[in-house]
Amino acid sequence: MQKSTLRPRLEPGLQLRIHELMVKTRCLEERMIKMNRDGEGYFWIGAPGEEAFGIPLGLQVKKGQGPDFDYLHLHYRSSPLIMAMGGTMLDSIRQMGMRATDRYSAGRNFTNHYAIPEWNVVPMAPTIETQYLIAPGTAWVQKRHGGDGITIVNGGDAGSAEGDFASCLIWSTRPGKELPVLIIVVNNKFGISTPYDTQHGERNIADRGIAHGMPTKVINGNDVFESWAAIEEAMRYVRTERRPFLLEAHVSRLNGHSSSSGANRIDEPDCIATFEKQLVDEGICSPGEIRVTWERFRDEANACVKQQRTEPFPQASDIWNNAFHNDSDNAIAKAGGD
Ligand SMILES: Cc1ncc(C[n+]2csc(CCOP(=O)(O)OP(=O)(O)O)c2C)c(N)n1
Ligand SMILES: [Mg+2]
Repeated sequence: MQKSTLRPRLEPGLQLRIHELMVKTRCLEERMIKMNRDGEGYFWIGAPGEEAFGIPLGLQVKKGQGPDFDYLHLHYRSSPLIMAMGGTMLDSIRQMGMRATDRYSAGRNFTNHYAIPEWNVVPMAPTIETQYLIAPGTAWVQKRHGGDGITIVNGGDAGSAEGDFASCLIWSTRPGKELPVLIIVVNNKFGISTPYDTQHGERNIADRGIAHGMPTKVINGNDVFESWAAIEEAMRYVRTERRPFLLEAHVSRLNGHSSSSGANRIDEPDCIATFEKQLVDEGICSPGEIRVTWERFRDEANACVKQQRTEPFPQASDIWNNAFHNDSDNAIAKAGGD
C-alpha cells in the first residue's frame, strides 16, 4: 500500500478518534438503509464512502452559534461531518423514522437533512446546489463582522453544473469584497446515474476557481491523511486571508445514489477498510479492537431504532409549527391545519 507522506502529522489518539467516528457514521448509515428496507422510513440518502473526508472536516470546524463561528451550508451526504461535530445516532434515526421527536425537522424532512441553530448548521433543502447561492450571505455577514469565523459549503459534482454554483464563485470573489468561504465539491463521479465523464469538459471542477482568482486543490478524499492536511490548509487560508478557497475531494459512493436506486453495496474503494489496514500496520490498534468498535456501534444503532419506535409521529394539526406563515391570512391554518 502506498503510504501517505503526511501521516506522521496525526497523533495516534486522533487517528483512533477519527476511526471511531468513521465506523459510527457507517453503522448509522447502514442501519438507516435497513430501516428503509424494513418500511421504517420512506427514503434514504447518505454518505457511505465519504467518511475519510467528512470526519476530518467536521473535527476541524469552529463550532458554535453566530458569526464568530463557522456557518455550514450542507448537502445530503454530510453525516460524517455532523457526527464528527457531535451529532448523535438517535437524532438521525428519529429523522429517518419521521418521528415528531426529530430535532432537525420534527419528522418532516428527508433523512440527513439537518438544521442545528446552535452550531450554525443552516436548514438544508433537498434541492441540490441551492446551498452554494445562500452561503455567500453568511460569509458576507462574517466579512463585515470580523473575527475568524468562516462559511463552509459542500455539494456534489453533478450539481456544480447548476447556476447556483457559478453564482457562488462570482459572489465570493467580487474585487475588494472577497468572502471567507470554503467552497467544497465532493466528487463521486456520478449525478444519480449520469457518469461524470459524460458531462464535464473541464479537467477538474476545482479549476473553475482559478478563473475567479481563488486558490484551489484536488484531493483523494478516500485518504484520511490527505483530507486532514488539505482541509487544515484551506481553512487556515480562508480564516486568515478572509478570501475563498475551492477544494475538490474525490470519494467513493458505496451504496449508490439513494434508496431509489436500491442502496446496494457497490465495488468501489472503501476508505474505512483502507484506514483500518493502515492503523493495524502501524500498530495503532489490533483487528480485535476494530471488531469491538464495529459491534459497539451496531448495537448502539439497533438500540436507537428500537427507541424511536416508541415515539410519536407528527400530527396533521402541527403542520404549521415552525413554518413561516401569516396566521391571519391562512385559511388552512385557521381551519385547524388539515
Ligand atoms: C434543483 C434540483 N435538481 C435536481 C434534483 C434531483 N437530484 C437529486 S440528487 C441529484 C444528483 C446530484 O449529483 P451530485 O451533485 O453529483 O451529488 P451526489 O448525489 O453525487 O452526491 C439530482 C439531479 C434536485 N434534488 N434538485
Ligand atoms: Mg456526484
